Amino acid sequence: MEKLLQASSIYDVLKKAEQGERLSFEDGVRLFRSNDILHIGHIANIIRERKNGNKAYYITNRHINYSNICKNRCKFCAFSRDKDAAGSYAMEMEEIMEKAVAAVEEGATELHIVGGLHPDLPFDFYVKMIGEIHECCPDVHIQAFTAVEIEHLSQIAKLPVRQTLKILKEAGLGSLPGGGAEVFSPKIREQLCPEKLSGEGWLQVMREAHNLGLHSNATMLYGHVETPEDRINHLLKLRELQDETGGFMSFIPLAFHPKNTDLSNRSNTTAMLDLKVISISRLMLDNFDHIKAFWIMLGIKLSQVSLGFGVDDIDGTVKEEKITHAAGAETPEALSVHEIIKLIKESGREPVERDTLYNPVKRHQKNIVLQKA
Ligand code: V47
Ligand code: SF4
Repeated sequence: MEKLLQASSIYDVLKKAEQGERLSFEDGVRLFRSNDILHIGHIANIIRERKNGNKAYYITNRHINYSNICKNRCKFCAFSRDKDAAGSYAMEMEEIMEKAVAAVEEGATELHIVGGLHPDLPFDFYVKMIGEIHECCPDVHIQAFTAVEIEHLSQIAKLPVRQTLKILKEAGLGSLPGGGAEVFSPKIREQLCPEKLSGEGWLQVMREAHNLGLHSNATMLYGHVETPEDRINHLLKLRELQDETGGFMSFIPLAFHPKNTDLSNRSNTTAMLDLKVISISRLMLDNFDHIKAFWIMLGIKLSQVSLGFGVDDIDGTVKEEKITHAAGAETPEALSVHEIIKLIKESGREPVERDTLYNPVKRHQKNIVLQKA
């Protein structure tokens, strides 16, 4: 392998990564310009095994997309609707509670709750939603509201972001998901989501959350109009903030799905690009413990393969995801625990059920109803 590796035009960059040296902007761009995916993946796999051994994590969770009404209407989003448009919805509290309780009864340890930026719902609604779920299901981890939603909530509450986060944390918010990051480049944001919180704004909300002891994830939406340089700049901004706060748990590359969006003339991402983004992220983000493949977006088959290219986590049961399916995802709405374990075992990894904070979950036979799905 070493001889083959030496013949690679990116040998110097891969050697640096293997020796634990930090990769630079130029290194990252060179990796993206190379098509030597087997060698990039090989080193990403070495780093992944150094950090997580042979373990492959999954979680029993459920997504609740409480409303698709959104005042931003990003060009890459097929999920959002104007308030009075056909297909718009906002769940009543009762429906949200029913979904939460059913998920917990079926063994979910995490609820992933995100939605659009609703123009009229008051701040109280969000605090009540978190508070009521927490009161009725105190053991479930509530991972809710992207940094973009938090900024919106702080505006409607007329409170600083820190105070907004504090109130939500006191109500029962456990952590923040990584959505809304897209690509931090101001030029790309101007083109695709001009109404959205800026990249610096996203990072600032995460900084405030981490400083309050709320962990979060981070994402990058790729495969639209961004360049390799945009991707590496994005990863370096995340690495910088992680050096400062240590509050990110995992990084999740999100493969763009074009159907029903304003960019519907673009193609879906290819397996080469998907594997490059995954393995290069593993190499660039030396201070992130986990790289997660969101199988809903990546596809089940490639998610399994990604476990040998730097990924150590394939998310979870998910159950009812609306954002990617609105944009034409052909993956199912849920996977059973049984299917997830099979995928992991077949790739030669050891499946470990985790909670949101990556603690292993120990189960008694009776509360694993989701396995039968
Ligand atoms: O913020 C929107 C992206 C995100 C499309 O933190 C699209 O564990 C692809 O962030 N094609 C929401 N992506 C999903 C998300 C997420 C998912 C799973 C786990 C976690 C986590 C976070 O989806 C949005 C946006 O970046 N998105 N439209 C689309 N057409
Ligand atoms: Fe709204 Fe989020 Fe969709 Fe943008 S990606 S339109 S902020 S729901």
